[in-house]
Amino acid sequence: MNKKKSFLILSIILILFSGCSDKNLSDIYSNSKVEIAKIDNISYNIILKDNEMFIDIDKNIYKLVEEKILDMKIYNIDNTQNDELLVIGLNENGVNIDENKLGDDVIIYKLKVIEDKITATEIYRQDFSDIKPWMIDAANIDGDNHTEVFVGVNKRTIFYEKVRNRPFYYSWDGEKLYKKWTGSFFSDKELIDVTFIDLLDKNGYETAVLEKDEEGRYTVSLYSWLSFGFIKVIESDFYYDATSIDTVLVDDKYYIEIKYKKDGKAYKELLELVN
Ligand SMILES: [Ca+2]
Ligand SMILES: [Ca+2]
Repeated sequence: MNKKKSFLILSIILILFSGCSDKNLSDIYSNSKVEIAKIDNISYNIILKDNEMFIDIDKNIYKLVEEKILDMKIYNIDNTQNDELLVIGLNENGVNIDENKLGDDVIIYKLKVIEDKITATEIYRQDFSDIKPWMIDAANIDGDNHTEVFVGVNKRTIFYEKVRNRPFYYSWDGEKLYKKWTGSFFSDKELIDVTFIDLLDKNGYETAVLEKDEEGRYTVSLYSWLSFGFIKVIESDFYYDATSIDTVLVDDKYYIEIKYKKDGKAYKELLELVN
């Protein structure tokens, strides 16, 4: 085989390989949400980018589900070997009064390897569009056998007329979600973001809540589940222009990380919420 021919074949093979990937690696990770999923003891990055879900397999990016997605969480909801993918589908017809996008269905997918391919198989779907879901997360807040799924919703309640962000908790019984605590609010401040962390010496995870008061000041509060509702454990100092909170692992210890802006610059800070 002459050199030219082998180069041509090599080029074709390279094109075929790069053609397997659904998206460019460098732009998939900018302005996206990334979570790690364990599937058959291997970790993969699961990426939500522009309302589409992808999986990174050895730096090749493949589309994971056809559905348009508003928010997602990877969590092992049933303590089986593999993580599950929890999502809120995008409601393409709706926005809230602040022009934020809203969701419709809550969907749970099993992640499995089938014939050497990683697939997301739908095991649960429920229409939540009338309560306008906008975020999803999961944790076990009381340490029993059922994982709680948190859905941030945007609605009024029977007792409170104002349409605002409200925290709804469901429990997963292996087949469906049932209501655990569909609260009106944590406090009179605006609910911005939620993350879960196990900080206290008791069963279950605490809920860390990013809230905004009427003067535009942000705080992070830690709420602990107590049989029928939540009690507030501690509240952070004020922050301005905060955007989100996350649970991060630093030197074998979990922290709440707050992201905020100051003088046009973006900052991250780890919070010490319990002494
Ligand atoms: Ca599982
Ligand atoms: Ca539970």
